[in-house]
Amino acid sequence: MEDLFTPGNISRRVFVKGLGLVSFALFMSTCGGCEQIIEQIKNRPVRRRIRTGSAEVDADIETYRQAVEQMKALPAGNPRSWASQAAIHGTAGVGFNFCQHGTDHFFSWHRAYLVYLERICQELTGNKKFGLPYWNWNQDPDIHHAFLDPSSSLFSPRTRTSVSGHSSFSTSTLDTIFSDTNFFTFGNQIEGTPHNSGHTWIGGTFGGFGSANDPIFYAHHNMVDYCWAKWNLELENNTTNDAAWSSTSWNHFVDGAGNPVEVTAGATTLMPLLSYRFESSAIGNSPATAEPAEETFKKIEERVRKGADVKFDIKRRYLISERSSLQVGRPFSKETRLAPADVASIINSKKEEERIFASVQFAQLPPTSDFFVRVFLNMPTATGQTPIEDPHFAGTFAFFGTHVEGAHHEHQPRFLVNITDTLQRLRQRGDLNETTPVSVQLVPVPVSDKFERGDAELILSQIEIIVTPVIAKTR
Ligand SMILES: [Cu+2]
Repeated sequence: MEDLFTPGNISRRVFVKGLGLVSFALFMSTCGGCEQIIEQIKNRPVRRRIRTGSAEVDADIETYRQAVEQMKALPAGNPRSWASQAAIHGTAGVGFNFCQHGTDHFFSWHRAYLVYLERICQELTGNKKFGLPYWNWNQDPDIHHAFLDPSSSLFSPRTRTSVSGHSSFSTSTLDTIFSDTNFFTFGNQIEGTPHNSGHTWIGGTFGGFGSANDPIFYAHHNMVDYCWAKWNLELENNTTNDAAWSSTSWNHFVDGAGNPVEVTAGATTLMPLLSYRFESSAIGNSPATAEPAEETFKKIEERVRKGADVKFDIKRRYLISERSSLQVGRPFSKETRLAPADVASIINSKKEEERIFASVQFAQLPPTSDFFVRVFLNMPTATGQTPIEDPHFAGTFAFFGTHVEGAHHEHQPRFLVNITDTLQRLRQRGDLNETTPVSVQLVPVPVSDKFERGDAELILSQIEIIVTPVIAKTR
């Protein structure tokens, strides 16, 4: 298959001029002899929502099963082997390798990773129309049975086979995250909440550094990819066009034939329009949308190509806690008496103009990751038993990966929890006014009935309340 994003081939000349990407519309009207590529884009692979009762989805899952089986049969040293592909991401018990977590390239890096794995699957099975199916955990919380058969190449031992009832995948959680119009803060929350929770909750190989050895990994990340695509293409939010971001490139992927490729973050923004497309589905209260007609498609493509001048701007910040340590087995609470004017500026902030986050930054990954963390505001008595319906509850995040002494490539996880609504609620209830001290609670909750190590220590660099401007949508 013609790769539209790889240097040195015909389409590179057409689509990518330096970092500016020539539009599909312009291409259609000016490129003589390119009918084949136009057809290829129109007939690009469809990534369908995994579900039961669809013959097309059954066929996609079967192709995926065959591809994984073939990849597992290749010698480990072959760049297209299952082991080699998983090792691009990380190594079980050792650490992450090239994957981007806790950075602004979480979405873009994983998109490139998946598109090249999809090419390998297409090449090995001879099915050039194969689109990797995605696991929409919000609509279908159970892992599809095809991944649960121990005799199948799609099987891997897991602790759980459903995310049913977990708040990280609920409509209210995802609606809050999807209401975020800023590329950077949206991405941070998708990563820290449904993405990380998915890994740790399902557990097994999928919960650790070797997670990409579990075939469900690619269905889970494909949903993460669809979250970005839905937010960007269907809900008309814009990805950053910051030059440093767009020009970041990676060369550790291989194409369908196993040859090294180089890809930029900027090029990944166009992939769901040119290389594959998602079968639309609902996420929370954002419904499935119809496939855009050609005119609309051209407009979307033009908007995506332009991106927007989006940064992670912080208008005001208030320090709640500096370097401290907490024990996984115990709720942590930190109270700060801010100046009345500062509290006023937080609680009287206009929702249409400003979005307020609790920013929780850790010095390193935790020694264990068999828990998620609930964030409450002004509730020093919050425990693991406090219901999440409580008005003081703000949100949840989870860690992915654990601290390894001497590991290279370890990030300092920073989680953003949108507290805009919680603050409003507490103000309306009279729980918060200009003279009330502000407190933030972090309540670790084990994924099983108890913690692997309740005395494990978490090192917190900083808790802040940050105020960011709401990005207006440009169309
Ligand atoms: Cu992941």
